Amino acid sequence: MTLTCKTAGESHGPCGIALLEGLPAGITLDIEFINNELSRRQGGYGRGGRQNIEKDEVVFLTGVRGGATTGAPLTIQIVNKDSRLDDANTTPPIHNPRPGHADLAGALKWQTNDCRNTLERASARETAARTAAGAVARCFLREFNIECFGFVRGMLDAHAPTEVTNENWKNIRDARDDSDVYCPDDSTCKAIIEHIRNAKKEKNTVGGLCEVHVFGCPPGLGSCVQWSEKLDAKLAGAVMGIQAFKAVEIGMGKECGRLLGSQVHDPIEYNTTTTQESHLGFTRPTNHAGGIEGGMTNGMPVVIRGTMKPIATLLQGMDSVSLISGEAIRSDYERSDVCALPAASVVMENAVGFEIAAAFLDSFSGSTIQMVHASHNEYVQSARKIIPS
Ligand code: EPS
Repeated sequence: MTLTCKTAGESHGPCGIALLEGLPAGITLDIEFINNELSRRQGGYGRGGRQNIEKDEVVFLTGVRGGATTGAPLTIQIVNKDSRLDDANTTPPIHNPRPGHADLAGALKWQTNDCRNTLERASARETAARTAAGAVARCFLREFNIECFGFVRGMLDAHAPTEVTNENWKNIRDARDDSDVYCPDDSTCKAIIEHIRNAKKEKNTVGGLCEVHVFGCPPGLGSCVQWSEKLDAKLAGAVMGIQAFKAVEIGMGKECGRLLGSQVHDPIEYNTTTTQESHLGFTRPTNHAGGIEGGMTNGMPVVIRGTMKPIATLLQGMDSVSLISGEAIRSDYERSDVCALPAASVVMENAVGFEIAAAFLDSFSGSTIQMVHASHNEYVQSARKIIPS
């Protein structure tokens, strides 16, 4: 069964929900890890007042018994403390759509001059449920020593020069965790904080660039046989589905268009003494492909970047039109964040983890975690023999 996730919930409704189907039975859920991902998602310099109200934690409503998955549909609930959807005083109708937000497109789609229903569902509050779903999927990936690591790469003119490798990523993760903006490079971190401070002073907002690395994927996740099965296509869809993301790159990404083939493609080497299971002996001196060739993992780390636009709710407002009178007016302001880029890097890390888990289960299926292990082990044993010795 394909691993799927749907979310539900309004920003100021009673809760957010994620419904996952297709997880095998017997995955031990690390609640501390999952809640820690939720708490990281709530943090980061630049957040607004809402995060002082909420304390996101998972409640498993279905599909979990004794701390492990049962194989049944798994439902996650995250309770909203700031629940007031039906209070017209505190959640009034919105008639002056914010450029860049879903407000206007939603008003036109649902044929209403009140943007409230649209913004409640379009809100990035939804990413709490998605993060929890991804963190659950990562409990599964950890069974196979597959780890995801995401961070903030940069913003405006500030760009971390950090090189992330199989060997150093855990140290870089420590540096990220010490940073207020989830960026492992100290001077970039300071520059980012300055940019956020300035944006706030100017009643403006700011976005930036997040990056995720996945270590330990076996080769062959995803497929080249159908466009819709390509792992890079699925990852791109998952990342573009995060609120405010406008671009995705895999590996060298758009740089490929500026270089020749010999500068872009990663040479193939074979070394039977390599201890890394994911390589199966095939190593690459570079990883411009970002670990994916032909829509399939090739044993190198998966590397994916996403660009987040500045948040659409500006304290200074933007030129807009009243949906009551048709007259030019400044857009509405709702309490919001100046910058949610650090939070977005956590969402992306977990959204990517979810897609990797889904691709893994497409390759190695089983009703129980033991059956998935058996299928994976068998693959690794036989894949090592493709070059006859
Ligand atoms: C958001 C507006 C703000 C953000 C929210 C996303 O919510 P509020 O209007 O309640 O202050 O805080 O993000 C979250 C609540 C969250 O948990 O990430 C928006 O319009 O997208």
